[in-house]
Amino acid sequence: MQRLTRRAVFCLTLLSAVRAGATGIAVQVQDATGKVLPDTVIYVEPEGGAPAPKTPAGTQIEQKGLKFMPLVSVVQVGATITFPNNDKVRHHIYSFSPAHKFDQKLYSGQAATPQVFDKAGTVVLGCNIHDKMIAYVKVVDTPYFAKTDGAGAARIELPAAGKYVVKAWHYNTLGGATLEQTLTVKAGAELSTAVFKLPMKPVVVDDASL
Ligand SMILES: [Cu+2]
Repeated sequence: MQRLTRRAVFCLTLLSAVRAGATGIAVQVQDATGKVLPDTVIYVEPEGGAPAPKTPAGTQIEQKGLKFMPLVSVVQVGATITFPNNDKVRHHIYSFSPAHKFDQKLYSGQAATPQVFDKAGTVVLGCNIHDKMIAYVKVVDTPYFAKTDGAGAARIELPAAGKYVVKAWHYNTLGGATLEQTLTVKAGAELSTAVFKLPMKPVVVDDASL
């Protein structure tokens, strides 16, 4: 009984989260064993490759506590990212990724040059001084994207009904796979839903923490 009640509450929560008249998708992402996957990038392209509006919004990737925050960012092609260093030490950040190579030598505070991400792809950031610092930027050629939350869920509003290709990317999938599904999205009423199960690499135990 309690189980049923909990399920009912969960469904009601989901329903109340869907605005009346919204057109879009609701996605749930899990690994192969059913564990929810936060920090998965979900992006949506109209089927047939109709050109998407270019409205790249900038963002920032902060450095704090010898970490990049957030770990995963998603931006549209053409977006500018700034790199405020809020640590007391200097960082030297770089990327060797073909989608955007750069090298920002040692700096403090706001001194890093903002970077424009003008090619779709995956960009991995590191720091020359602190080997454990890592961050991922997924650059997508669409304004319709989101990142899954702590419950592995994401919602994306879309401009119109139609067929869309929904893609899911996580930095830790086996072979870097991006999975996709085609969804027919209806206008208003309720969000179209998709569930992704991503094949993940085994978790690596960090020797230094033993
Ligand atoms: Cu550093």
